[in-house]
Amino acid sequence: MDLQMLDTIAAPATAPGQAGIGIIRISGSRAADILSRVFVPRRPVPALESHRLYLGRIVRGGEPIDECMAVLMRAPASYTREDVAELQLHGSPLTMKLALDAVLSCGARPAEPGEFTLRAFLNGRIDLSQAESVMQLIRASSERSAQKALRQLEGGASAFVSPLQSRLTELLARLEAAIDYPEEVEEQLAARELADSCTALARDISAAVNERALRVQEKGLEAALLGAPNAGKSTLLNALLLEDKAIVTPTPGTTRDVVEGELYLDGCLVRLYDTAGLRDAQDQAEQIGISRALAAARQADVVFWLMDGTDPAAPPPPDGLPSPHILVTKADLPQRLIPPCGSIPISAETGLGLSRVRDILKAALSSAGETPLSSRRHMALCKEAASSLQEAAAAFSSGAPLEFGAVCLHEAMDRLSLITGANATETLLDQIFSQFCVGK
Ligand SMILES: Nc1nc2c(ncn2[C@@H]2O[C@H](COP(=O)(O)OP(=O)(O)OP(=O)(O)O)[C@@H](O)[C@H]2O)c(=O)[nH]1
Ligand SMILES: [Mg+2]
Repeated sequence: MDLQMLDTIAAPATAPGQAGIGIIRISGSRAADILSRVFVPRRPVPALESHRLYLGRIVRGGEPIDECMAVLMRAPASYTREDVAELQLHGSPLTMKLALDAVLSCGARPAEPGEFTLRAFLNGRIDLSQAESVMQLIRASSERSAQKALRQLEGGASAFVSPLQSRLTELLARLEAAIDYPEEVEEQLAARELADSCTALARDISAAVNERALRVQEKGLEAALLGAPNAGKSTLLNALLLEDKAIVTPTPGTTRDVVEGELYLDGCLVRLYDTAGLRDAQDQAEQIGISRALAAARQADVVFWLMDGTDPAAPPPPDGLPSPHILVTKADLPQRLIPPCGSIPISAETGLGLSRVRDILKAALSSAGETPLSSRRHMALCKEAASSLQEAAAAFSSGAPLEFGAVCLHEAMDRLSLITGANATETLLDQIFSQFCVGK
């Protein structure tokens, strides 16, 4: 990725495909010049004013391509802090391609993924954690994770990291004083105090490292529906999703593949997995389905075991299933099963018990907890910072020269700075921004 930023870049800022409008974004020192060559305003003006929307036509070599709106945003009041021009066309893949070609033929270069946001970062408009939250906002799977990304965009991760950095700076200052003025600071006392402070700081950082919370925020809570064939798993999936997602028939062994559905509860995403009924299957496809069902149960946050209430011999959950919630199904029909202790009667027909199923999912969502860190990278860096701090604490307690601990403290500081990108290398920036989509 070119960090020189001398050239002007362009890319569609809207997703590919047909849409009402499609936007082409241009950023760089030549943005205004390129715009003046491809855009002809309907009413002639001497020059386009900044931050004003104009109606006109986009042209290539004098030939009109489409009617469009154009806006020029002069630096620094733009997304990248460079001159930015945006063309709003009709969102057809063909006009978008022709318009982009026109822009490129005037001297812009196609933007790399994330390059607009990279420029915003390099020009100091946002820090690295904010840049990453732009990506998370685009990819957010639920209202809640979008809100989280937005909070971070407004400084969330930095707001978490900055006070930690200050505490660490203060520790380093105390340490320097103890090293430089041994006659004034009693070394053993200083070492003990430093060890305690390091332990406390490591503990506060570790508390934010909640990988499960992050996974649930990013990908949603996973819940698997298991049970014998015909227990009513697919029917329950459809009832919870309020759609006809999985095939339901009275024949046992209907579902083979894992059928996945998405459900939103309190703005959070829950992924429901309907699975093949467990039994001694002879059929190869069914056997594979059953092993997939067990795999889904192993990785799920919540497992429901369904028992057909009309079947006195409905099997209980097999050993090894991670603490399933037992649902006794078909409560609208005469019951012939003795319900196991703690089981919940449900009926997809009348809706009985479905709110209790939703409550179990909501409880699992809230027990997954929260974390102020909204990316894996931040979490890994915090983990490393915490372990450097623990090493520092151990060095200070062991009576080793204070310099030993100093090395660990500096390491911890480095890790935290990488979250906001104060000391980011080109490789790291490449790694992060290449995960973006083109045009952002
Ligand atoms: N009356 C009534 N019938 C139900 C209910 N739930 C499921 N059924 C019926 O039970 C039969 C089996 O339902 P499915 O949802 O296909 O069962 P399954 O557990 O997915 O079965 P497999 O995919 O074969 O493992 C179908 O005929 C459903 O209509 C219910 O709550 N009430
Ligand atoms: Mg089924």
